[in-house]
Amino acid sequence: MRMWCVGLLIIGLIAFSGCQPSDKTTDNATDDTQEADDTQEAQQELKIAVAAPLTGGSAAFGEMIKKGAELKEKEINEAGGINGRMLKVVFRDDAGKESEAPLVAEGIANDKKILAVVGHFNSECSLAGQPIYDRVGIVELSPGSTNVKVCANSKWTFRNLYRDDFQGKFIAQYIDNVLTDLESVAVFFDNDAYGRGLRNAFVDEAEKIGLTLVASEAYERDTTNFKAQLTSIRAKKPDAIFISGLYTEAGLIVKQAREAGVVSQFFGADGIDNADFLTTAGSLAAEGTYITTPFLFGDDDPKAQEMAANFEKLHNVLPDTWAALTYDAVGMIAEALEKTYNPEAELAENRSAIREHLATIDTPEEGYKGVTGLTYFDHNGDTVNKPAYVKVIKDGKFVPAEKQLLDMK
Ligand code: ABU
Repeated sequence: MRMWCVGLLIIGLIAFSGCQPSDKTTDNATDDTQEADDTQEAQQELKIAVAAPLTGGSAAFGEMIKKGAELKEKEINEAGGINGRMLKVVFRDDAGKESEAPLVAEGIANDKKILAVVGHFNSECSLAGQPIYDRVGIVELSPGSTNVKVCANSKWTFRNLYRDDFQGKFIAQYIDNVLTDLESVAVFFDNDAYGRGLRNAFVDEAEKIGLTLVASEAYERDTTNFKAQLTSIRAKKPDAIFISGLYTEAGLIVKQAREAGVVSQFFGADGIDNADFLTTAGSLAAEGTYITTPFLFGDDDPKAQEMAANFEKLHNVLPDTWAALTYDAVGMIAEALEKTYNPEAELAENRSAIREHLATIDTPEEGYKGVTGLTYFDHNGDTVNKPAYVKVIKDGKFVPAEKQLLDMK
């Protein structure tokens, strides 16, 4: 019995050791195949990720972002690609949540074929992804995050629109200079990086220029009932209510406010710049609401008009601001790839070359001429030159406000 057991053990050991080289060979073969595949694929297509809220309460932003990226990808590829290689855009869903963004960022960072990231949209997601992108060295170019800190302390993070210190100040000045009947203001703000930062910038300027702040109420994302805060705000009878948050909650606030008999003028920021705001609030309640936006499709801009026509042809819907900014952001990364991509180089080198190229776009002369205007960066990766515009809801639609404020002090 004992001899039988020893015999079995020896046979087992021989079999085990015999398997080792073969397993190793298999592993190596897998690695080699993988490397070969990488090289092959690198020759055929250049992959970038778009990280955005494709589900959840910000999904309508994500939908436009995705469509904008798809149009640019299609146009680039139909024109022959990037130095003959096809551009491949892959989409990653952060659900607009700070808790999801690091998982998305890790997935992108560890994907050996992804060369750069367009995203995230929500400031909290860009901020949550930033240390991960910094760690591996991959560009994060946001077409929507406006919190002041998004590009600070990171050489890998860029954005192609203004920051909230500018936007908050702009809104206060617009109310003061254009909507001159409005003297007292209440603020409703989403208790996230975007909502708080924008609220602070607005309040700082409002106090400086003499608007009277009568109330400031925070709410958490995905709140659906605002009646308690509205009761408190209604008692203060503000001339205006500034909502520093996103379209879903803002739509409900406006709807419930009008139902509660609140007659104040509503003003929102770019977080409300989506058609779903109108659907949620209802056209009647939303009528007359002002918002800020980083971009307007002007009738006199042939480039933007052409993009809008091509977008509508592809998607059967008109593009919005976020589609246009994403279209430009993908274009900027594609241009960087065109100028820097080296199929012989390591992934890290190619990722880094994109960053180095973007960092050189630091003057109007070097600026990227997109449909949303000229984009160039300061030493942080912030875009400092792009203006804010104002839209108003008229006859159930967002239209450019009659008065713009393009020379803010
Ligand atoms: N700036 C639009 C709202 C998205 C964000 O910055 O969080």
